[in-house]
Amino acid sequence: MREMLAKIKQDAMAKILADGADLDQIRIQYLGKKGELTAVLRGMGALSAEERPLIGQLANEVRATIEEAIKQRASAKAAEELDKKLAAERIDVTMPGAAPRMGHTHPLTLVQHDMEDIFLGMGFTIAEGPEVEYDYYNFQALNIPENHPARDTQDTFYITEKVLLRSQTSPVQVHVMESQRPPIRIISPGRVYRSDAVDATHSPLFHQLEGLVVDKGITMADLKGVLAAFAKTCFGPETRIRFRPHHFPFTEPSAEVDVSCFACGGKGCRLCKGEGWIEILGAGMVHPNVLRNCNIDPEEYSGFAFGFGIERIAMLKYHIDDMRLLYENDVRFLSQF
Ligand code: 2U9
Repeated sequence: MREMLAKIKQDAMAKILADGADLDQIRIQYLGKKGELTAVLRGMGALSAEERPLIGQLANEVRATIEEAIKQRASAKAAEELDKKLAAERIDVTMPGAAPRMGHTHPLTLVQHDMEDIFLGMGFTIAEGPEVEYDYYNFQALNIPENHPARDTQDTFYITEKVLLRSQTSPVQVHVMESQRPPIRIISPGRVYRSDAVDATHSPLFHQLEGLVVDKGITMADLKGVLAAFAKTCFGPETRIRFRPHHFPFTEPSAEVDVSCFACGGKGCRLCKGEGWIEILGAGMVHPNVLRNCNIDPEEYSGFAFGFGIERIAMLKYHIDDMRLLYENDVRFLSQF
């Protein structure tokens, strides 16, 4: 029996220390109810009274040795597995992170801000107003009565007979004139809507920046001075401006205003189509009817107004030949600005 116990101990120890040892299986094989050691103990009845306690003690020692060895191996295995897991899951905190892609200002907004800055520098303040307007503020107050032909040139989105999407930012200026006394010196940038088909130079939603100055003794010379200063800051110090007579219902006299071509300096090139001049805005002296509609006495006060299409300025400045690029949100296009 001693030999059997010694063999059990030797075999069990070898199995416990072997690579890939299944410790639960080994426990069952040697120490379980039907295990090898239990089987030996069962045979102890055949032993003499002197031998029984000695073999019993020996068997207990073998059991304790195997149990201890299993315990040791189990904890060694657990430590090994933890080490492996930690090594596999190790994070190198010094690795460069995944940088988020930074957005930036849209070219239209960029140009709008540049234009605003120029006028803020000349003492203008920014006025804003609703994009849904009454027919009165969008047309009638601006000397465009019902059935006036000027309404045909601005295909307007009507919501009801009297409510529409503003086709120009001029109603903002009417609101300001109704609620403030001169001197008034404002610009009104913002979205406007016209029922135009989309093409390279038209969109049913576009942006305007209009300006209005009303005070005592304002003349066309003030208008020219302001626009000349704007043109030099926006397009370069050599830029000159030119007024061509025009007609707007809300200004009298009215003009379309050109800048000398900032690409060729006025000699004529592809950008100015050989003209030497590029049209950038409309302007004029505020019509006395418009002042009167806003309870400002045209005998006492006079004013000038002007209007830019912001898309047009952006397209000229950045050599963009198709307006649709400004609205398509293609990052390959937008990332260039
Ligand atoms: C008030 C009185 C007068 C604003 C003006 C223009 C001339 C003009 C165009 C530029 C390009 C419209 O977007 S566009 O097609 N605008 O030519 N706008 S004078 O005149 C005003 C505004 C408000 C109370």
